[in-house]
Amino acid sequence: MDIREAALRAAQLRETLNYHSHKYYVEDSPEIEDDEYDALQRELVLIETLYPSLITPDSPTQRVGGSVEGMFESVAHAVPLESLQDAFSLGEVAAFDERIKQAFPDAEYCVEPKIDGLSVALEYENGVFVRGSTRGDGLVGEDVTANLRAINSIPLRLKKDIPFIEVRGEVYMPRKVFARLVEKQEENGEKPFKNPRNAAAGSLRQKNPEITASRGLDIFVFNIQRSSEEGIEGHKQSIEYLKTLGFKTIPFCTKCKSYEEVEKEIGRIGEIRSSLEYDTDGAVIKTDNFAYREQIGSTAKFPRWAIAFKYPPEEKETSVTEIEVAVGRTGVLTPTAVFEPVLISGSTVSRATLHNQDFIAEKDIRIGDRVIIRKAGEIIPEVVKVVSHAPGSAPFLLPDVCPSCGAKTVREEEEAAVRCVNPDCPAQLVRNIIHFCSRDAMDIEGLGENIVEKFVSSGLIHSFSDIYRLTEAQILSLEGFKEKSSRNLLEAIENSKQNDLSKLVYALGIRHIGQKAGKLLAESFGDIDSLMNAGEEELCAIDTVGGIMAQSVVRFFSLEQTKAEIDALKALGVNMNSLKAKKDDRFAGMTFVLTGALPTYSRNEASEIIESFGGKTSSSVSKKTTYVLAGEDAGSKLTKANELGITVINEDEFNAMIS
Ligand code: 0OX
Repeated sequence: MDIREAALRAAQLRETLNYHSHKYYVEDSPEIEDDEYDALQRELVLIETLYPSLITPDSPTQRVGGSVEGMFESVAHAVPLESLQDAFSLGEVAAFDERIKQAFPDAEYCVEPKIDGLSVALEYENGVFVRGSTRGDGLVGEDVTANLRAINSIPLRLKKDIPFIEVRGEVYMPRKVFARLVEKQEENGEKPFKNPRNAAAGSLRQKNPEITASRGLDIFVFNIQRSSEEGIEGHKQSIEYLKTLGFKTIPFCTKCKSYEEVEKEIGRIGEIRSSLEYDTDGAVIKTDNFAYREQIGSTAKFPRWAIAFKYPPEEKETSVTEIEVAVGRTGVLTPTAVFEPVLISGSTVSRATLHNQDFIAEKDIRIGDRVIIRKAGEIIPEVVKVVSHAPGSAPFLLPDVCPSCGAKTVREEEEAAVRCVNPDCPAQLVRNIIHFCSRDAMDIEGLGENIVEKFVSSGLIHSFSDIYRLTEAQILSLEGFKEKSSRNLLEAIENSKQNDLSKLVYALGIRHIGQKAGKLLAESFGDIDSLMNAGEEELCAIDTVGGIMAQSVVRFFSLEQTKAEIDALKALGVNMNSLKAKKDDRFAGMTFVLTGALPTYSRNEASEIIESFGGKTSSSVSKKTTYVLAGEDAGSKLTKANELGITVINEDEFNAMIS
């Protein structure tokens, strides 16, 4: 494959990848499987590795890269990113309508949800994303281009190569992503983000775009700030146009001819907003006609042609009956307020996490208090404030001994969490065993939360390996087990021995090692011994494994207790190998055809190398062939490859790919 062929193939791959990325991230209707997409992406990475001069800034391989040193650069906005005047009642919206109609009796509006995220500006030159910035104070923001590139729904190249366009949109964190992030932060004893908006802002102002990429941010685009193109006359038309350029645009943007329709639309958004996948804090009412907007103008702060109706958050008052303190898998003590059940935003709630000691102290929440509850992001119940303290109450302090084992708790400097550091704490053991048996880990059906608690409290399970030592008689000795259920459990335990190493690595509950990292480590090292012997540097060499993760893995495997437990699991027959062990999977999803005599490799040797990198070989050339590896005297296969436009490589190029 010479550079010309490589350039052609790279362009083809970019176009295909951009098409499917848009289908997946913008339209939410993927047409191909994830692994097919990954294979195409890997092929492009390979070409760009062979010919770095072919890398373009809009290549889908260039989403994440280059950390920011020092401060973010300032960006003066050519067109200010104005904020919106708020209306807290429909009366204020009606007054807004009257003002507009006085000047323009035939004015029409668009009503759309107000996304609760943070505003950004995106600039494109000749269809390529060149700069992205935060709103800042509306006049000057910060250059966060590298981080915005890591948001998959932001196109790096538009569908039309127009000379210039700057658009405005709202970056947000979907509620489910936020809930998962908070759970992880609490598990790790970190201070959790308060709401999806703070989480989105924190994730966008990262020095390391890899972190932004991992945070699952998304965007809705809702405005053309400036453009080289003319002829767009109104808001609704501009949204349709932005869609044709490839942007993910603001949903539910509805044109309304009368104030009655505006009010109906505000009501409709109000009804559906709790079921949306993202937070909204209002509805925006905008004059549709751009010529009218121009004449209506702006105040120093706001456009006069738009207004934001703010929905009141649903809040309820109730009494705290108890503050429960649970000990998590990593020993973190998490307090939960239990209160008289109340109905909010469509469901009854009776518990809310109080996060940590700082949160409790800041709000001074005590047992017996009357408190206001609401749902953060319409999903997670939270205590907003205390209305009145219970008579004779005292400030609530997390216990200085573990509620499970009685060992002294500690609060490390700069950590929000109070922890039990006793490695033999039964509460931690229960949580660890539950995690070990969970579906994504060793997947032992029948060992759910209640059963695990029984096994631990009866002294039958002290460690992971004890699970594999359970006998039928022991299981039957527990209340609730009959012959059939105990046999089923033993079978599930036995089956779990064959799991791939990736499941075991995740199941061990190593701090900072989630499911994805477990898979990565297992596939990279192939077996548990290689992983146990790996040093920090070796671990960090793996793509997406950072210093904190590497340190945690090394620390975990250096513990005598861990070593003994791994030996025991091994002796009990638990699989310690990656079933998919490969050198790496750079050829996954790719098919090679070998033809002619290669200078150094035999056919078999070349096939083995391809397979060891996750690729396949085939004896005939077809449209599905990724590469033809051709040696001397290559015959009809080479001719066919040329006819079909399949990339042909020689042994030197092959060696460069595997080096
Ligand atoms: C939002 C949102 C924010 C355009 C000119 C003035 C305000 N958060 O969803 N801002 C605007 O409009 C800008 N629209 C929105 N939908």
